[in-house]
Amino acid sequence: MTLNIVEYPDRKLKEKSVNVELFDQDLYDLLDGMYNVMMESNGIGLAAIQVAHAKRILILSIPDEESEQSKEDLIEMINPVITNKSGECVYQEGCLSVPSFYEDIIRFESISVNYQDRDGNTKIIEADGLLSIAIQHEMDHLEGILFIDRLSYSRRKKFEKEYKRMQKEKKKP
Ligand code: Y12
Ligand code: CO
Repeated sequence: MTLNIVEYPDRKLKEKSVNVELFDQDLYDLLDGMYNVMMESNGIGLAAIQVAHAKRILILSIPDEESEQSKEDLIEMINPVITNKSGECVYQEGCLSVPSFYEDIIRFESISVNYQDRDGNTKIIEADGLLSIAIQHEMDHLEGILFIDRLSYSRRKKFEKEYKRMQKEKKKP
C-alpha cells in the first residue's frame, strides 16, 4: 500500500480517529504501508491519520544507542489507552506533518499504556524518555491534536508566520 503524508494545514489532521475492530489483512497492509512511508521520511513515529486513515493506530521506531532504527524494535499500537501517568518533561518535538518545525513541548515523564498488537492481543507498556514522549505525541494525533496546538498563543502566532513564509519559499521555482 503506497501512502502519502498529510501535511498541516490539511483539515484531515483535525479528525478524531476511531477504534480498530477488525484485525485483518487490510490492517496489516496499512501498518506495513505506514512503516514504509515513515522510514522513507526519516520519521520515528507516525499515526494513521497522518496518512489519511482515521483509525486509532500508531507506530514507533525509536533509535537505539547506536542511533539505529531496527525493524525488530518497531512498536505497533492499536487502540492505545494511557492508564497511568507521572512527572513532567520538556522535549523539542518535530512531526512529519509539520515539516521543518521543532518546538519545546511539555509531556508526562512516565506513562503506562494498554494497547493491542496487529493480531488483537492485549499488551501493556511502561514507557519513559523518548518512547514516552513519542507515544504521547502520536496519541494526540488520534484526537486530532498537533504538537503546535500545545504552543502558547504567542509561539503559535510566530509559528503561523514562519510556516507561511516557508511554504511560499517552497513554491518558488
Ligand atoms: C519525539 C518527538 C516527536 C515524535 C513524533 C515523531 N516525529 C517524527 O518522526 C518527526 C520526523 C521528522 C523528520 C524530518 O525529516 C528529516 O529529518 C530528514 C523532519 O525534517 C523535515 O521535514 C525537513 C521533521 C520531522 C517522536 C519523538
Ligand atoms: Co506528529
